[in-house]
Amino acid sequence: MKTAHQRLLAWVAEVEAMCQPDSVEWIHGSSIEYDRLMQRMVETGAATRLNRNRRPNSYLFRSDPSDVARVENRTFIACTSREDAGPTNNWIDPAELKKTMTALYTGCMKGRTMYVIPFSMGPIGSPLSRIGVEITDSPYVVVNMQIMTRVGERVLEALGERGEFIPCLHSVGAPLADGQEDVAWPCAPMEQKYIAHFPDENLIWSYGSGYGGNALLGKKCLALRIASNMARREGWMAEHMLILRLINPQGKRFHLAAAFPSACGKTNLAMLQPTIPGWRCECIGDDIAWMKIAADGRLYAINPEAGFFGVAPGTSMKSNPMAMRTLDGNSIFTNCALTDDGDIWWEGMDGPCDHAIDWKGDDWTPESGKVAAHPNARFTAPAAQCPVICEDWENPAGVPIDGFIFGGRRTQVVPLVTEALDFDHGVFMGAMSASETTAAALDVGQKLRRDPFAMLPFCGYNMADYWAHWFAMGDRLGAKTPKIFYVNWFRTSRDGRWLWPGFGENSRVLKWICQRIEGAIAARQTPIGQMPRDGDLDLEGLDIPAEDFAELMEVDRRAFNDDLDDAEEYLARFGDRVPKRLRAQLEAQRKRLA
Ligand code: GTP
Ligand code: SPV
Ligand code: MN
Repeated sequence: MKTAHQRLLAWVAEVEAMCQPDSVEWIHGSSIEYDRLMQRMVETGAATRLNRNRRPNSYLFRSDPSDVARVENRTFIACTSREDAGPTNNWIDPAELKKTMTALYTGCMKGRTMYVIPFSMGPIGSPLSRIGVEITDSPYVVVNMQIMTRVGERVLEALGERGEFIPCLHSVGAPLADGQEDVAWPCAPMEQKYIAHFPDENLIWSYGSGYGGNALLGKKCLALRIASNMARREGWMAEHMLILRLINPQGKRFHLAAAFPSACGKTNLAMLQPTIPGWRCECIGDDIAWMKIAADGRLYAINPEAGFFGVAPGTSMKSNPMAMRTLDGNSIFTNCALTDDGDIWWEGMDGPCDHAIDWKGDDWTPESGKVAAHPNARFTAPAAQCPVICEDWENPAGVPIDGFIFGGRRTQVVPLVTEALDFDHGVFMGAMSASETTAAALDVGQKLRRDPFAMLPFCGYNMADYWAHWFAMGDRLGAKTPKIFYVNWFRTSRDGRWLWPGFGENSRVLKWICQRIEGAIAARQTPIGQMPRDGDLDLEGLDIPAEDFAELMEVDRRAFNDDLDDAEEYLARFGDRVPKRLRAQLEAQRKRLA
């Protein structure tokens, strides 16, 4: 491989000596190489090639049934002091964790090929981008990284001989003895899985899982957990946010960044098709935003990723047509069902399915009494294939952010849309966000949990310090802070129906948000923030009963007051690290609700 980067070469040699693979392959990033890897996986039975006439150059993978999502209980922040990781992260002493993991890594790639993937998070050469190098023994990870990030020789070129890179080591943790036959999806048992971050030295070590954020280390590990640490040190922001551009009928552009927890609607909102006349939406990113204050004093965002790793179930031509069209070809599907004509299917896709092979590889019919696709089945697709990808999605300077949106999955209490009274109140809203949990993480159960800024599983340091960082960024932005909003698409009626149609109809809420950003309309003061006045939310052509709408917008003071008691208990977990300004917001909210 053509690199003269001595530190990189030394690290690769060191990992090779420890993991003892049969061979080492550097990833160049060509389509020939991609096809060759896929072909090999089809031959070993790890992948199924889909029907070329229906979905060209696309493949289906089935994971081990135990390895289907992120594992939060096996995710660790190994910084020197436990307090710096904070009460919401699992902490282990870095020296101790390295000892444990070195024992696991020793000989762990026997019988396998070790791949070296140089990758860039963000457009190559952007001042906001960062370079990583992932070493992995999973060819599935390689092909996914080829879609999700920019990989290969052009990255090594940008890295030069001395450039900074973030080492990311990954192994599925399943060495092969001489002559031992491989399985379709190798991985290690749960208690041997470690998704480890060493923020003091910008290092990632992952062992035992081959799935999603556990294994595609550019995504949650680098672009959020490590990057959040770098961002705090260097004065920028790494957030679990989609980025979109909304264009109003007059041609005016608005850039919004929205943070919802995993499986709570980011990909859907990022590719939204407005149902209101004259409005257009373009996608810049669907999961992660890196943001920095530019010379004009405004906050600019880039999407560090190059692809979408999206939730498959529920995606249809009706709910998210732009995602469906993105998946027309050149895509990877994991844990979806395989139809009789060699295509994929999942629950909620357009049209029924009479017979398929389910995500476990078993025969399936609607009468089977189980799902055909795993609830966290995912697609991997190139962002460039999205029909509404924004022409500026790879602009190295990013796009200027006009508004932040927070939200989550709340069947009760939280109204459709609220605007923060000011930036500090917005930080309070973000910090107090809560959401019902989803299938995106394996081990969190089903419950309502606080998920500040949708960063609970992704903030790589003490959450209280992260709140302080938000206040500090607000101070630096001064009059140029984006406006902040809170939305909830998921409120249900007393008899369990969605009160809001969601998806494309969410454009109505975004329209109000843009009008507020422009200062075009006034709002109604409520104890929890500003809300649309009667008639201001565009409901033209929407058939929504007045009682339903009233319920959707209802602010139950009692429920919000109870929530403050819970919030106070929650904040107590962080002791005196909680910014005084956050506590002041809590007191102010109490007074407004009294
Ligand atoms: P991650 O990739 O895990 O970060 O998820 P995400 O935040 O991108 O969520 P995504 O857009 O994939 O949506 C997850 C689930 O929520 C899907 O099943 C969607 O169909 C559903 N969903 C998304 N938007 C809406 C909405 O406006 N209303 C309703 N009722 N469901 C929605
Ligand atoms: C999430 O869980 O927020 C995801 C999927 O986007 S994963 O890449 O597995 O983290
Ligand atoms: Mn996500």
